[in-house]
Amino acid sequence: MTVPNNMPCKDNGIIGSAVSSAHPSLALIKYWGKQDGTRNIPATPSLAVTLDGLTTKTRVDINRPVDGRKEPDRVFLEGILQKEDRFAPFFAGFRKLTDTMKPGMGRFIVTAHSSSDFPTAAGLASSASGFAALSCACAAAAGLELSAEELSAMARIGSASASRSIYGGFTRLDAGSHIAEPLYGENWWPDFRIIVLELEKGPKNLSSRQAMERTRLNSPYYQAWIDDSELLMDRSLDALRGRDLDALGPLIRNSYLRMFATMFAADPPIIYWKPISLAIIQLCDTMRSEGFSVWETMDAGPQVKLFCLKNDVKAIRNRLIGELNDLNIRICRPGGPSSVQNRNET
Ligand code: 2P0
Repeated sequence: MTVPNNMPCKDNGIIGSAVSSAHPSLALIKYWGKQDGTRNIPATPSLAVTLDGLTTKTRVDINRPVDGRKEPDRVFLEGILQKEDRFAPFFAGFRKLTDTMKPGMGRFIVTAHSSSDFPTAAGLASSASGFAALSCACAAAAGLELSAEELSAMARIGSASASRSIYGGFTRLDAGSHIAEPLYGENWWPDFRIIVLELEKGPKNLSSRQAMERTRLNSPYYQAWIDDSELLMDRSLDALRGRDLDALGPLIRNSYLRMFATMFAADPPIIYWKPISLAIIQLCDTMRSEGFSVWETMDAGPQVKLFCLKNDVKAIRNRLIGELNDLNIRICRPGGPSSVQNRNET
């Protein structure tokens, strides 16, 4: 990863700097659709696990404007400057918070450098880990002492799934809610494993935000998806509470397939799947018929992720390698919360 860890020397222009990291939040039960697009409030409840094997690291520098000049905040992902409008609501929320908590801080400019050890914008929840890490780093660089709930609300303005990535382990984000909640910590289900199959590295053509909005506006199945979501969530919470993968798995499958059914029915349709995605879905079905409790899910991209238990990982992995070529396989456990590694406040 290419984010510098050393803190700058203090000088007059620097208000503070911080480096933080966060893991993606992979949904077992999916958020898809917004009740309120301006405030990024979800229309469906989601249940997710934070992944330990994938990490985004972000460094934030907060400076006073040079000679009082008006300059934009800047975010670099893997060294590439990002469009301002994607980050503007997040930074507006951050400024509102600093104005309230540190009224004397005055005007400032944020520069962020972010890097992930996995492909971004490819259906691996990089915006979840990205905005979670950015929230932690911004708060630390500004010297704001925020609770996890406050960080979760801040991250949500950037990306709803990022509100979950603030916490480790298993989390929920309810429909209509502006804060995610931690359910169980990362050590609560020691045998739970997530196999992440990285099938394509390139960014997707249609962002999840655009895809969600198209689905909401013109998929005839959208309302059915929303109506079904609460029951699916309640049943999943029961299965998770019992650490019962055989009960949880079919609900995981219902959630992602119903989410995609709404997308397929949009006009024009949204199809993130690739032939290899379907091949893996079918291989999981075969493995289940042979007695493995292995359950796939997909997000806004062609990647497939599998949930299983520790004792089955080796056999499932061998099977995947044996049947499909060139797979990039990562075995993950439930990961820890987002954290600050380094901070320097003047
Ligand atoms: C989720 N996904 O629950 C769902 C399932 C993808 C499929 O959250 O518009 O980047 O920034 O709130 O969080 C991906 O969408 O969307 C996502 P915004 P986000 O994980």
